[in-house]
Amino acid sequence: MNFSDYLVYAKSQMANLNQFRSICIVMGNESCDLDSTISACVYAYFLHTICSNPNEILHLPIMNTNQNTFGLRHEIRWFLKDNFSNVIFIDDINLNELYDQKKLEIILVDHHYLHSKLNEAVVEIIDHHQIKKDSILLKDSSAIKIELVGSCCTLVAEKILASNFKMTDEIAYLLTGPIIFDTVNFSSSAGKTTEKDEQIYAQLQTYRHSPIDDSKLYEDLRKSSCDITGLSIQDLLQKDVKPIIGSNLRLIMSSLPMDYTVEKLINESKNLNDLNEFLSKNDNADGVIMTSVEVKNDETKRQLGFYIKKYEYIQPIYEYIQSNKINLDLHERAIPLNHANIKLFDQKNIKASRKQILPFIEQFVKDSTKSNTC
Ligand SMILES: [Mn+2]
Repeated sequence: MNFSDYLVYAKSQMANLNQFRSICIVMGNESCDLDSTISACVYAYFLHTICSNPNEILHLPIMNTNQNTFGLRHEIRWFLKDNFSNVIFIDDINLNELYDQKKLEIILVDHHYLHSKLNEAVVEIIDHHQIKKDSILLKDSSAIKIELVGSCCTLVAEKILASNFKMTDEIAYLLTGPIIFDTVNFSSSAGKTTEKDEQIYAQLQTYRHSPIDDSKLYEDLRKSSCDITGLSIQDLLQKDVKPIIGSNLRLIMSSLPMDYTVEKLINESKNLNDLNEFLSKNDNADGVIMTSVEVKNDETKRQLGFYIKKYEYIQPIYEYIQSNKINLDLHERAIPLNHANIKLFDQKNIKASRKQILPFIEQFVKDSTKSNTC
């Protein structure tokens, strides 16, 4: 069964879940970016292919987002082509029910923690994010692969290459896309590439027969991710989000599409309606922290901004993100909107992407819970 046939098969089995003894889902993080999507789909396909009893165990890739948000990801649509419409979303499956029936196993790719009891069903982790304290319940250390490489697909590829799975041109190509995209085509100024990303990339190359120019692949991915045709301000904010939930404070971290700066978004938000509506659509969050990255002639520029509704948190967040603790080297910029709860900064520490900033914001949200409950 090839990859496309597998996705069609997996989706068709959604109506037959009762027939399986065990449902093993492979799930990426909530941003559901190219890396998470391909890691989940390819790893689930790999597990299905090497599974000795596929009539009893069903492996399913699950997109950790909804269909509307996924539809905003033009680069995934471009990369997956016809397969784009054959993915399964988290709302399509009742994970709690499967968990209660003791049929659920979860493999996390591109993250290592779930904010629910489902964390107890995790049987394997492949991730490239810094480990959060006390987040891993999984006892079997051989089932945990966490390394801070450029792309989770590097680690998925490493696992597959070390198995007896017969690597194909198609799978090598699929794994190559996110590696190239996440490392900004191995750009040194972006600082994302590790030796392992390069090694695995070179190994994948040996399985590829079709003459594909990877600089072109990168440019095509980049072009489609920058393509914001038809996207509203709210869509731009929604395209790549990660919620940070505390008991007193709920924030959203939103990475804007490549080359669309925070400054531009603030300039185009003539009033606060779009931001407010975006927050209410995201479970009535209290604020959004926005990040953007612009790459021109191998020069990377980053911006960070925030809009916070809860007044008591504006000053603490304003001070926290500028503190030495995070070391973002922020330089505040003037904005046309005269509101104390919106801020814009140039971020001179260009090595810090959302992946690095997120744990600090999570810590802030956690600490704000403690200080309010004491
Ligand atoms: Mn990733």
